[in-house]
Amino acid sequence: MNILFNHTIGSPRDYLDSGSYIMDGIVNLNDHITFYEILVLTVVIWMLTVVLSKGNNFGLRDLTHGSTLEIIWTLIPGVILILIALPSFRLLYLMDDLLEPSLSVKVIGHQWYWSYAYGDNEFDSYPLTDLKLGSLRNLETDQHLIIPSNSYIRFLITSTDVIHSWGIPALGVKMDAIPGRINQTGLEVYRPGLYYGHCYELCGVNHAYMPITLRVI
Ligand SMILES: [Cu+2]
Repeated sequence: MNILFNHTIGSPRDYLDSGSYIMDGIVNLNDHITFYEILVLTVVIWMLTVVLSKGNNFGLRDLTHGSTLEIIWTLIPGVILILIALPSFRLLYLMDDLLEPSLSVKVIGHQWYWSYAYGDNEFDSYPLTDLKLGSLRNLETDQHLIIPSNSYIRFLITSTDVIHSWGIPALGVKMDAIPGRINQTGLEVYRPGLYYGHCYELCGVNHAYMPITLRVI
């Protein structure tokens, strides 16, 4: 298997393989919500099938002013919504929480490239034009951002011109880069590898040509 495709990128229709605890949480939440989706869909299809094939045998007199039925069809969806909302809020607050970072990386969006700064390092990251066999067009950059695995990294994200958005799907991280404002987000990647992302906010003609390549070592 080509090293570039090693665990970092799957079929475009699939979730990319998760590399961070945040993304694990997002995938789990999606599975959790899908369970209730299938439950509701099954019940609705079953009721429709019964009504359409056999006529209404649920008791017509209960459908108007049927207090019991009204209580049931209000309470059950309510309980389902709460069962979906609680884990969703839990994940939302966990994602929002910033721990003590071991490294801070400054991410600056430009029309149309990203630049990064950490420690004494400051560099621009342009899409790779000198493509080799196996390189991913519009995902590879000439300079990779390199961070350590298994340590909490803080990203300080801003922009110099228009609003951009810095995100990496496989790590479950996405944050707007807004001129005049510094947004922050944190991340711990547990699996070394190459992770790809790009700009997620329409920022001009070359919006599609400002990829992110993150190498986790
Ligand atoms: Cu952009």
